[in-house]
Order: sequence, then C-alpha cells, then structure tokens
Amino acid sequence: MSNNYSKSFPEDFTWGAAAAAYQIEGAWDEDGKGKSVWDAYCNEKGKIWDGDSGRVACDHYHRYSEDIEIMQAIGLQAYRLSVSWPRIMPEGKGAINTKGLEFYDRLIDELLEAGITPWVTLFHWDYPLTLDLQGGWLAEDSPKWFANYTEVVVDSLSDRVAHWITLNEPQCFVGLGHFVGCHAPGHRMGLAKALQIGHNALLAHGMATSIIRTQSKLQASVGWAPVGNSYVPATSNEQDRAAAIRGMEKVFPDSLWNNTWWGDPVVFGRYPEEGIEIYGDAMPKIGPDDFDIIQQPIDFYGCNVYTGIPCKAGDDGEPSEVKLPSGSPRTLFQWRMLPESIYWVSTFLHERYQLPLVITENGLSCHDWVCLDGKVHDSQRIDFMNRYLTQLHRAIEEGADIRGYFQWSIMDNFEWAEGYKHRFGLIHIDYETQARTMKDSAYWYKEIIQGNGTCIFNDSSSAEAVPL
Ligand code: GBH
Repeated sequence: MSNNYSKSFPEDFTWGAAAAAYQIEGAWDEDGKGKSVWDAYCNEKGKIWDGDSGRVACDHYHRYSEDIEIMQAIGLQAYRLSVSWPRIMPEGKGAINTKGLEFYDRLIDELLEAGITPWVTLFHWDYPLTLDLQGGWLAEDSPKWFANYTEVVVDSLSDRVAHWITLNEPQCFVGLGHFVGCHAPGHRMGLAKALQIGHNALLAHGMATSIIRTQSKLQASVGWAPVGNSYVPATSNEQDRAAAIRGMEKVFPDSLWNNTWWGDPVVFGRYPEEGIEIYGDAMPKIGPDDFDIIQQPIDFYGCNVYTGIPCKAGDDGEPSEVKLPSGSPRTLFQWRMLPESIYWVSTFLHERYQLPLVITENGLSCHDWVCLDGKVHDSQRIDFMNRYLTQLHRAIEEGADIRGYFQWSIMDNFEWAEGYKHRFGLIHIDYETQARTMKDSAYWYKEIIQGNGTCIFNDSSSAEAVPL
C-alpha cells in the first residue's frame, strides 16, 4: 500500500469554499430587497421539504462578520459568494438599491481585511421575480437585463474583486427550473423553450464576460461554473475508458445534463453537431451574431462535481451504466460517492477545452453528530474530501491544469427543494439559535490548506478502477 504523504498541489493553487446568496443570507425582504423567484416558489405549497424557505436561512446578511472570522480560522484562501440580483435591483432592471449594494461592499471589505480573496458569482439562481413575470429567461431581452445588472455589480465591486463567475449551473436553473419544474420558478416549458432559455443564458454569459473584461477596474479573471455528467469507467480497459469519455461528450436527447451542449458554444462558438441533430425542431432561434457574443475568451473553466455514473462500453461503444453492488457508498442525498468522477470530468474538460480549470464546487451532505463536548463529527465528509482530492491530484499529476478547489459549502444552508434536510457545510448551523460550530471537517480542511494538500492520505483504494 502506497501512502502518499508527499503529495503537494501546485504552488499557487487556490483553496476555497463556496456558498450562494439565497442559500445563506436570509433577510429576504430587508433594506429594500426585491423578491426572487425562490421567494415566490417557497410560498407554494408542497414544493420545499417541510415547507421551508430561505427567508432566514443562516442569517448571513447580519452575521457575515462572524462567518468571515470562522473562514479565517479555517485558513480559507478564497471564498466564492454570489450576489443576489433582486437585492441590488429589486425589479431586476432600472432602480438600484444602494443598501443592497452596501451589504456586498461590507462583505468584500471584511473578506479582504481577513486575507480572503472573494470570488463573485453573478447568478446563482435567485432571479428577480418581476422579470420572471415579464417573460423571464425566455424573453428576448433577458440577456440584456443580465448585462445591465452585471454593469451595476462590476461598477460597484470591481475595484476590489478580480475573480468572477458569470452563471452557476445553467443545467440546473434551465433544466430543473424551466423544464422539469422542481426548482424555482417551477415552469415546465417543454424542450424547445428550455433550449431557447439555455441559449439566452449563454448570451447572458457572453455579454457579462465582455462587460467584466472591458469595465473592470482591476485586471479581471472570468469564468463560469457549469455542472455536467461525469462518467467513470468500471474497468481500466480501453473500450470502457473510451465509453466514459464518450458519455461526457455526448448530448442526450432527453436531458440537459450535458457538458458539451453548454461548453462548446462558450469555448468553440458553436453547438455540438450531435445536439443540433437530435434536438432538431426544438433547436433555439440563433441570431447571426449570437456566437460572437457567446464565445468570449474566458480565463478559467469552472467545474462543479459531486458524483458520477459508473459505466462500461456497450456493444456499440456507447456508455452503458454499471450497477454497483448494493450498499456501495452514497452520500445522504443518495448520490454515489465516486471519487474518480472528479478525475474523469476534469481530465475530459482539460482535454476538450484546453483551459485552466477550477473546481468551483465539490462536497456532500452527510450525517453529522453534535456531541456533548460541543464538537460536530462528520467523518464521512473528511473521507469523501480525502478521496476526491486524491483523484484531483491524480488529474493534475497527469497534466490537467487545475488552479483551485472550492468545497461546497462553507456552512450548512438552505438546500433548495430539500430545505434544511441536507447539511453540506464545513460549519454546522444550529437553525434555532444560529450558533456556528466548526465541524471536524473544517479542522481537517484547515490542515490540508496549510500543507497545500501534502497531508492527503492516499490509501490507494480508489486509485485505479471502480471495483465491480
Ligand atoms: C449544486 O448543484 C448547486 O450549485 C448548489 O447550490 C447546491 O447547494 C449543491 O450543488 C448541492 O446540491 O445522478 O442522482 O446522483 C448540484 C447539481 C445535480 C449535482 C444532480 C448532482 C446528480 C444526482 N446536482 N447531480 S444523481
């Protein structure tokens, strides 16, 4: 058994953690904030587990100073936050809510004082309700609305913020929000409209990227944070490996969890041929300049990765899912724990797009135990992170240019349709008292950061293939 205590990540590697506005801020109607589609969706009966909402969440809006102190105690180098669009533009366009902007001013100033680099996501799903009522992402003007909002944020924060992420997971807010309907705004619009919304979101990404590039006061680094399927070959034979890569490049007719449908327009300025064929009549309307707008140079490609699909090559070479033995480890969400997913998807993205990569999210919900000694034991999180980081290191060793890792999430938070059932945090939140407690994983991560990964223990169990 090889024990790789000598592992080290690249010298300028960024160790961070992430969260999103609606999931932690609370203060849903304070200081002039407008409503988001999530505020409305949570009021609909039966949509959210236990009838929860993000009205109060972690009360981060008021407790951000304390949260930054804990981030500092963990030794975080970077913190990925998102700006709530309706907090700073209550109607989504037009009037600016200065009080909302002042919150992000204070937050960023204090992060910088604590020596933590802010990475700002412009859109992590809390879309202004007023705009949704005016057609939302389907409206022809929607990319422009986003561009105008971006200008406001860039004008106000870019003297201190250099790292930007335009959109978080279009696959989710388009797919789950407008196609499946299990996330806000809860529309089920059919494939054609969903793809049009996706196209508008890509235009929004492009416009925002060029605005940041041209209007930022600091030299900006811009990327985005999509999520796509990661396939893991069940054996190390050539056919199975090829099938996994095929799975990550494939456009599926009935699913929006693709990598290339979203990534190719951004990096190559075109939709993948295969997608154009299978979507046929459902293809979005594409204006003559659209791809010039969408294809803006980006500085890094973000990758949110949680789980993967184990596969073998079918007779036609296409990936065919392999059933793991029952009882194979899963997270509390029932997502498979598949450490190699981070290796395969980052290797795939590196090879296809040839851009620096940043793992913009990786983490899990698991049971944790608040003990009498006041400690919170979450050994599954530590085990999970250790294994995923081992595989991330493997990808780097084999040549993938990976610049950073953001753990999801810095603290337990409002897990969308699952409410507060799932705890993803390094920091435990007591939702009765709002008390914060660093979990065991936070102490563990602190040492990982301090040692730049040198103390990641590779027990070799996940180094090669998924055992069948
Ligand atoms: C992210 O989405 C979000 O960005 C974040 O806000 C959220 O809190 C976090 O993750 C946790 O959910 O095939 O059944 O094994 C995650 C998107 C989409 C990742 C579905 C896992 C596969 C589930 N997820 N995906 S499954």
